[in-house]
Amino acid sequence: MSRQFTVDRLSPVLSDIWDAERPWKLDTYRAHGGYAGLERALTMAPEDVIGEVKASGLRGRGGAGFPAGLKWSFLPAPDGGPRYLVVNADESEPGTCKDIPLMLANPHSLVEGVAITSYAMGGHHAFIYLRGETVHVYRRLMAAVREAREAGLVGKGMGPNRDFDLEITVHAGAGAYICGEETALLDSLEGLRGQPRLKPPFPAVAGLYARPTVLNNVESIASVPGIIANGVDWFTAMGTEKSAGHALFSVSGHVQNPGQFEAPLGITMRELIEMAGGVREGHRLKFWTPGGSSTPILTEAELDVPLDYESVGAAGSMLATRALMVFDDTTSVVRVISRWTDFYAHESCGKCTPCREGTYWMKQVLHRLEAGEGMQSDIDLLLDVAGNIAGRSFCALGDASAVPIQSGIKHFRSEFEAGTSTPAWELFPYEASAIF
Ligand code: L3W
Ligand code: SF4
Repeated sequence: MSRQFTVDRLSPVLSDIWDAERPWKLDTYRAHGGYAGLERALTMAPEDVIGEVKASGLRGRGGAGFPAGLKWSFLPAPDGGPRYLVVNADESEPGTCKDIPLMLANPHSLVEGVAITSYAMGGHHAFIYLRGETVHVYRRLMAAVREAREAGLVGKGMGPNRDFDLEITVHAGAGAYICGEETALLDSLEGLRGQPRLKPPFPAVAGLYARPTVLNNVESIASVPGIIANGVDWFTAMGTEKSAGHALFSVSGHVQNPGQFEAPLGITMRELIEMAGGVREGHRLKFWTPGGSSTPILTEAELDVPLDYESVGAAGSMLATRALMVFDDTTSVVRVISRWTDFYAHESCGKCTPCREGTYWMKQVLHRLEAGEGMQSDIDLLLDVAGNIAGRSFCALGDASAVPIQSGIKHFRSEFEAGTSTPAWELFPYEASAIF
């Protein structure tokens, strides 16, 4: 993917300073109006801040699209004990690549969002749980938190009455996809092996160290300062009625100029592909994902579906993380789904049988279909195993592993059938599909 960010100038909010000189510095952020949201929030009653975020309709940008303000309002009444904000910065869904550029280019939008959210929920210690491999992001976040602390924007004695304290800890995980699942993340943060917990209780009631905890994705929290600084009407003027606001759309794969595009929810894939310079010259779109490998694939028929939670759901998929991977006619569906299944099998945490065993067996079957050595019964076998994982797993990772197989066979069954006689690399040579 291109390192140059391609930003739609229609409504850049999170990405508005990405092209500025050293956009990660506090001075740059402030010169562009940064920390105005925090300044305003600290003059408001905490419950009014929650009220504004609720009224904005901001939905979680990490995958599920759960309303952020509603989640905050699930916290029980204060009992004198600690309550925590935890930011899920463990971005690892295949194709998802928005939070890392956001934190690299504009870490202060996240720090400001953390401060506002902590104030609203009455939390005095916030954690940002980051993928361990992204050392450069870790350093940048640490530097941003230090800058904010030195400027008195976070730390002890915040606000006009100097009576609000906030500590921010940036924590690097050890690089496991399952630690993006909120309760596995909490176990990992507590120093345990990262495996999902039974829900309920939800983190809002018993989260980090069994205390009330708000857990939100990076982009969700980074969207909060804009809402508080500019107002609810400004936010709801963008997007659709039930999917309000702006979001980052990550277009990758077989397009001329892959990159991050910030736009209102409800933009279409056709418009985004156009903004990305179109599909590779001389080729046609074959399929695409709306939200990474865990969301059912879509084809040309869905190019005009508005990319909002409801419309993508009605089209049979999920908006999730807006990881828009584009695959052209040189792509072997079997090979792509085989690689994704390798990923799920590798990342399965092993806690429950359907996912631990099922992903392993789906991987074996896909490998022989990819090699042209499949059996006639393999397609039914794959669908049977996938059907026994979906809805029977302990967490969403298991369900997700079934999705590409089910939707791949639905749209491109003949390619799986060809895997009983012809290797995928003969039908679709690697050189033709190379994108880098
Ligand atoms: C209190 C209730 N809280 C729900 C909270 C819950 C969570 C949020 C959403 O999975 C999806 C998944 C992936 N009282 C509550 C409550 N909550 N009911 O609301 O919960 P849920 O269970 O709908 O979703 P989830 O477990 O957070 C997220 C999909 O996103 N995904 C995304 C992957 C993204 C990455 C990444 O790299 N960023 O891994 C892709 O498809 O499959 O379906 O906070 O506690 N009654
Ligand atoms: Fe672990 Fe997979 Fe079960 Fe989730 S579904 S708990 S990742 S084994």
